[in-house]
Amino acid sequence: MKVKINNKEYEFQEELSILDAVKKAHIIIPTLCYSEKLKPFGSCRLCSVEIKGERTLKPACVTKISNGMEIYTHSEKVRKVRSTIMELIIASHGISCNLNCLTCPKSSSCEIKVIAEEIGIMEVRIPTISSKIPEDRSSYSIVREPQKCIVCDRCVRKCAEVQSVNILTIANRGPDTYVTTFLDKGMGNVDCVNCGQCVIECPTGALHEVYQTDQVWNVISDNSKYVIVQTAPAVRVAIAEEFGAEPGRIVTKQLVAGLRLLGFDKVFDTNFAADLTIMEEASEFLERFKNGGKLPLFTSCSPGWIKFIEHNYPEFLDNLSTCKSPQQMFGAIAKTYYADKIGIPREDMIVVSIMPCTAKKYERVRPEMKGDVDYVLTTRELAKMFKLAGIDLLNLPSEEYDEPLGITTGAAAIFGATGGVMEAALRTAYEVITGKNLERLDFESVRGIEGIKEAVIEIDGLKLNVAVVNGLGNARKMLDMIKNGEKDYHFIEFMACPGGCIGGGGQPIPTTKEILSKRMKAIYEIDKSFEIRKSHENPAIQALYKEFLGEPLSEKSHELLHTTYIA
Ligand code: HC1
Repeated sequence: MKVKINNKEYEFQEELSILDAVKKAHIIIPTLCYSEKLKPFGSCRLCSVEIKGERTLKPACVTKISNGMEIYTHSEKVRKVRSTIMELIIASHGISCNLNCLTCPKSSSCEIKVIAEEIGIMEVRIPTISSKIPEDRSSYSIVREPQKCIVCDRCVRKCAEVQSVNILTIANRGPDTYVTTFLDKGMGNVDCVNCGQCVIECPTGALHEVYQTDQVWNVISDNSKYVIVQTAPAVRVAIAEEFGAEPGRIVTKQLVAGLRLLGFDKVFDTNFAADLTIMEEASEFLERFKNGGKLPLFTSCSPGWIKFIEHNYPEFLDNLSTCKSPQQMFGAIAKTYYADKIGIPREDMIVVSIMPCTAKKYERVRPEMKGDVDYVLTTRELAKMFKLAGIDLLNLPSEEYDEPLGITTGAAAIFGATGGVMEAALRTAYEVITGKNLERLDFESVRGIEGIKEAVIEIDGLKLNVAVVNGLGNARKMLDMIKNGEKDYHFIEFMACPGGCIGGGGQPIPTTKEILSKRMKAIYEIDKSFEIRKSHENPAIQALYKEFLGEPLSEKSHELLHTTYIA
């Protein structure tokens, strides 16, 4: 197809949208309701372009190119319309500078701000109308501030199209349109799974996590408390983005140094508990496999996934591993084994988690395991604390985690990417089943960003059918296939967020496919950098079993490391 863009001729082989075609011509058109992960919607009209011979402007995201088309992306007419649309968006949703841009928590990632600058908005001629819809603070994980919402519908579509959770919707029409939940009940009172994918998608500050930074500042300055911190596997490959670094920059050792500067008494690693999870979960799998227990076994680390299955597929709850997530296992071990080891009264120990995940905030308060963890901060919240403390993260010297709960392996590191839990479990299961040394540690077939991956793993003549699923829309597909008898597996890893925890709802914004790939690459680099790459070879885990737990699935393990689910 031959197409003219701003009087220059281009040739395209495929039937592209105008938006994709102009991108190939290296021209940027502003968009708001458009997102690469979602079906185009065409509601905000910011991407409108002029087409020769057409009476009205056309939205570039939902209009296809055609042979001979002449497109003007930045003509005077286009510029005027775009600027008026933008003024209307700003005015009708109260995001003018006389509101609270300066104090908005998502100010640094606000797309409205960037676009207003790009299209040269110098004033808003239309009076501001503030939304009368009250804030929604019903959730443990996510806050909604409707006055900052521009009704772009991206959160609604992400929740429906990608996650298949469908708890958000658009209500009313015209200027009264707003985003809400079923009967305006609030996100904490509907079947929200707290994954935070809506937060990642929201272009403004209308959706953000429930902040706990104030509580954490208070507790680290309280001398009567012994405050320890754990960092999730996916945080170290993403937090640098908050400081302007390229995605995928690994800052594990600077992260440790920064947390020490903030004043934590000990800096530990969730990866230690990821190794522990493998010990328990691989043993659980082998036990079920040998004794005819319920299979396929589903992994249980991702709290958004757990809430999804509880709400939508309770008939599968017996398939879930009874293992708590590494976050919770860490807290349980820290407040018993470690507190006793260093002689700190258990009630004086405070456990703070740094997680890429908003659902971890909810997991912390689940009644079955309440008390394991005291506060959960997202990657973004920690970056804010570093900035507030004047900590220049990227230039800090390298420091090591504290021992023993900071001793980890390559197997634990890969938990942060989709497929990682499966691969780590296979490394251990292979050696437990065969008693032989596993030479080739990389299970390439379960790696990669695809939503559903399948593999047959041969261990000493035994064929294990495994699958790896990320994103809840894919989880729904998988569970339906199993239900209909179309699929049969022994073991399945499920993660709520696209890409696994590297794409968690608490990670730096934006999280595009390209960014996910870079974070994933970094995760496997970390794995390779470890001398010990199998969980069962972690000497600190071996000591924990010897000194305290006995063996995997022991009575003590069950008491501290396993949980139950709610139908
Ligand atoms: Fe995850 Fe997990 S890997 S769930 O994705 O099992 O959040 O990073 O901490 O608990 O270890 C998240 C990440 C994380 C747990 C571990």
